[in-house]
Amino acid sequence: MLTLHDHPRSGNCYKVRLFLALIGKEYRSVFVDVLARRNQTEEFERISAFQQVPALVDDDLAIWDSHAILLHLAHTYAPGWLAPQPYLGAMYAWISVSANEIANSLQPLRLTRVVSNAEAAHHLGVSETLLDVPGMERRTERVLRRIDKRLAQHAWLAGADAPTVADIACYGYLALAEEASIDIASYPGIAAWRQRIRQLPGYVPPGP
Ligand SMILES: N[C@@H](CCC(=O)N[C@@H](CS)C(=O)NCC(=O)O)C(=O)O
Repeated sequence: MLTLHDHPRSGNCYKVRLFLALIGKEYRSVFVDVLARRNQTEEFERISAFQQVPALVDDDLAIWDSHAILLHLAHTYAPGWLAPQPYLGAMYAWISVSANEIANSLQPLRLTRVVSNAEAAHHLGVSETLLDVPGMERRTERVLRRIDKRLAQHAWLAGADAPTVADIACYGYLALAEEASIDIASYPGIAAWRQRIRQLPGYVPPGP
């Protein structure tokens, strides 16, 4: 039995919920109220080293981090979602874009738009006066331009002719771009790719 430690507004948790739906795996969801800081317990730390959601318990195995979870699920239950050679390296590179470039631009920008500045500063580990929203906007624009360029040339991020876990990783926050006040029509490659993802059998939208 799979148990997902989850929060309905989290884009990182959404990646996992979406992938579980696409591969048709049933799971039990446990709500962890990270906004109310209910994650800061020793019990949860035994499952998730940084006390963050998402965290997945698969029988005796606890896995944390959305990207590690996607890769675990694909390796264990849905190997068709891993890119074949010669696209495997590109798949890992685009997962890294999700964990680094998107996680340091669009993800915090969206956070500043959906919670108070005080709350966003707490979760980003900075003081409220150092919350650099214009910097986040500039970084987001740069990152989205790069992703858009890739998707103008390839239907799927890894470059293979089918989606991979890299698409699901990057989609988690790109699906929520409007919540960061991004007009996705300015990025036609991303807009068309989002439509392709929405048409995949089993697709579920973000949100509760
Ligand atoms: N690298 C992690 C980041 C997870 C993450 O940032 N989780 C946030 C919610 S989206 C969280 O649990 N924040 C609460 C906290 O850090 O105390 C992943 O990709 O899953």
